[in-house]
Amino acid sequence: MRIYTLLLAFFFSCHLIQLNSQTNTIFRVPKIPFIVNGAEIENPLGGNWGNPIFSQIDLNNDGLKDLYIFDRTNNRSLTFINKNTNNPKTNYSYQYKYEAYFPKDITNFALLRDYTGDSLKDIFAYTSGGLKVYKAIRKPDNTIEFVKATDLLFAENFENWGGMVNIWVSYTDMPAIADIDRDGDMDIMAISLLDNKVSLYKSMVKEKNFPWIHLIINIKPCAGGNSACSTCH
Ligand SMILES: [Ca+2]
Ligand SMILES: [Ca+2]
Ligand SMILES: [Ca+2]
Repeated sequence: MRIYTLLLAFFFSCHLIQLNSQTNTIFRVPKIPFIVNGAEIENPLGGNWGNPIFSQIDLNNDGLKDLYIFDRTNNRSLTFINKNTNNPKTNYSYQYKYEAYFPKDITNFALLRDYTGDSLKDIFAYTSGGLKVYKAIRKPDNTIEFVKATDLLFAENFENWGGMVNIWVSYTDMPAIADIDRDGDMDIMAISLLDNKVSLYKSMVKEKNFPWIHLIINIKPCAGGNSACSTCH
C-alpha cells in the first residue's frame, strides 16, 4: 500500500511539474520520502552504481570536501554534498543539482585533480588517444564552470629526442594522477601502448619553473614494468 502511495505521489508531482512548465511558473521539485521499515532512506536516488570512480571536490564552496562519482558503466556523474554530521554513515547527501556543472561528453573515466594549484579540482577524462582536461573556474555566483583546457594531453621528452607524444590511456584502463615523486607538482602514470609497461610522466613545473598551467611533462619509461615503479623516480 505504501508503494502505491509513493507512486501516486510521484505521478502527481510529475503532473504538477508539467502544468507549471506550460505556464512558465517557477516550481520546486518536491522531496518524496522513500521509507523502509519506518525509516527514511538517506540517498534513495543516488545509488545503483556499476563501476564508480570516486573523487573529492568542494562543490558548494563551504570548505568541506564533497564527493563526485563517475560511474563508468553508464557514463553518469553523481554529486554528494558533505554534511559534516560527524556520523560517517550519513556524511553525504545526494544532491543532483551539482551534476549540471560537469561536461556531458565524458566517457569511460573521469578523475578530479587540481593541476592549476588553486585548490579547485579540475577534470582529467578519457578521450580517443589519451586524456582531455577541463579547468575548473569558480564563478561569482559560486557555481563551477569546467572549461576545456586541451582536447588531448601531450608530454615532451626533454632528456632525449625532445619530441611530443600523447599520454596514451586505454578506454578500459585508468591512469594514476598524483604527485608521484613528492616534489609538489602533479605527475601521471599510465600503461604504455607499445610494451604494456607503466610509464611515469613527470611534471616539470617545479624543475623548470613553469607557470602552473603548464601541462607538458617529462616521460620516464618505468624499468619495473607493470608491477613496480620505484626504480624510475
Ligand atoms: Ca563542500
Ligand atoms: Ca584547479
Ligand atoms: Ca611531482
